Amino acid sequence: MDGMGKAISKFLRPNAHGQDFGGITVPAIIVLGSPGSGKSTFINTVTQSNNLEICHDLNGGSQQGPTYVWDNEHSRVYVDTPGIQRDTNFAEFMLSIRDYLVRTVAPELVKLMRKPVSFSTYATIYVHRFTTTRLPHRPEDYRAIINRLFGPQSSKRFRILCTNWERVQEDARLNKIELICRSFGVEKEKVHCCQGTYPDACVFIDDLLKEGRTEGT
Ligand SMILES: Nc1nc2c(ncn2[C@@H]2O[C@H](COP(=O)(O)OP(=O)(O)OP(=O)(O)O)[C@@H](O)[C@H]2O)c(=O)[nH]1
Ligand SMILES: [Mg+2]
Repeated sequence: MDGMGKAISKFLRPNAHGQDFGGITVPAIIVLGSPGSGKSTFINTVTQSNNLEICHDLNGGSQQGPTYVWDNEHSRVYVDTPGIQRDTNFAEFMLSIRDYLVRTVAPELVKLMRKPVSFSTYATIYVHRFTTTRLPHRPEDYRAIINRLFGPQSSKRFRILCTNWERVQEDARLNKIELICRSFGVEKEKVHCCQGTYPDACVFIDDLLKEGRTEGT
């Protein structure tokens, strides 16, 4: 294994207990979705900050590459990603996010914290604008790719966050949620209607990070 290969495997190895490590372990929450779906808005809400620029053009596409926000209060890192388009190669896209976590985010957190940093868990949120009928291509592949790149537990920590749902008539919502569940191969409990508030965002993230944990960990 070359130097970078070793570095990647070191950072990707989950270290939930921090034993024999002398540093801190932090969850990494990757926020995906179509351009303009509300990814940056959600991260600003949950981190109670205005760090990320909000795009008011309906087509979105404000971001060229990934960026991250460190949540100091909860010791979590959120990765905001460029919008996924129909022609995005999802496997390559997620590989670039993984590299970004290892090559950029981890070293910067080490500098900030002045101690070793390792990612304990990976979780993924797919932000879906409820008013659009457009679903990303082959969403059923998403979890398989996440599984391969970030480990089996990470593919369980996967949620769909629906934004703009308040603009869809109440009696049409259930059908839409069922369609989303079928497309992504997830149960209804994994789909959350975004309330746009900090308490709601916190409950959503706590629930997501609990996923896949066994008793006592
Ligand atoms: N009504 C409503 N508008 C929302 C919601 N979430 C985000 N928006 C609006 O949607 C627009 C796009 O939000 P962003 O957070 O910039 O979306 P994004 O996914 O980061 O966009 P890109 O980075 O350009 O891909 C903004 O005008 C937000 O104010 C929501 O839950 N409801
Ligand atoms: Mg954005």
